[in-house]
Amino acid sequence: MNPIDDIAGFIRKNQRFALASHLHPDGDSIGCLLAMTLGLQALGKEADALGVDPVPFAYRGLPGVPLIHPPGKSSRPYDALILLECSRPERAGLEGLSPCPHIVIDHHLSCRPEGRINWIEPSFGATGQMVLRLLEALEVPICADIATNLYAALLTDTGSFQFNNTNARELHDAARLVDYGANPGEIAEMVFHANPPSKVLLMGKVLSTLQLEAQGRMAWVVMNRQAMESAGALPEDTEGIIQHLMSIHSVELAAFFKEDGDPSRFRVSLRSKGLLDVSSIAQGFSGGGHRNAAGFTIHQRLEAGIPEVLEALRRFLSGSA
Ligand SMILES: [Mn+2]
Repeated sequence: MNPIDDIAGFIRKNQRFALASHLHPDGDSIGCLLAMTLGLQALGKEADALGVDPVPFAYRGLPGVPLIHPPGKSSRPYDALILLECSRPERAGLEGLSPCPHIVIDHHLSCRPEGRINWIEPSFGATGQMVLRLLEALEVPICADIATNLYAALLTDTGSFQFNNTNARELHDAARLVDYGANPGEIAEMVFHANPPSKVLLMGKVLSTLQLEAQGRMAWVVMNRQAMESAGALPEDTEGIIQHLMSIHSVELAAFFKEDGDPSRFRVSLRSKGLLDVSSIAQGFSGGGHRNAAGFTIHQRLEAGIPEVLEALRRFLSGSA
């Protein structure tokens, strides 16, 4: 049986569900969690949307956010835990949840999905598209609230339909969600005009440290604690800054050096374009990541540790010229 029919069959036969998505939630994880919860409730099922981390500011206006609550002691066992956008309960911070079957719905490749039913489909731009298909298979009427959550999932996971995971199916699903009642202008405004002033202030301070080298192929910036404190910023406010380095036409490799509170160490984030594999550099410094996005921690003071990393980056870049 294909997994979508398997999951739909399980849901029809059971009544009480816990739902969860990964820690450090993003638009896809929150959108899926809410759409699936609203969809199950529309079928007359009990659906508990469990969230360990708070909903990020940008997603607090999505329909149904107040339904998300931290896991508590459940009086009765669940028929299943539905994991969305992750494949293991630890990724959702739920390793202690009372044992019940797991259903996994995810578009990330995973080496060890542990669900009783695992539906993993990396060809989808967003897990939200899988939830859309499941709800349609369950004949849930897709209302504007469900469509809004799924559109937000698709919009954010495709980088506003700019990433190379955007194919005809993603655009077609977006159009279908608009037909179901999602409002693209309102959702884009909610999700992308949600920065606190501290984040933009910090961005200005960090970008003013920009250095370019290797004929503009490499760019790097530094953030020390004073920059974060004087902007009144939080660690999460550094998100997205490195994208501005990558927006420079000539840049193939970008590095962001971040002091995160403890002055005896700092974090290095790397980004690259095309086939340039920065995960190999990160592994050399006991870190990890993917080909075009990787990171690691250096256990030295910021000023003392940067030169060694820069030297490794320059060697790497000249070897791949
Ligand atoms: Mn996703």
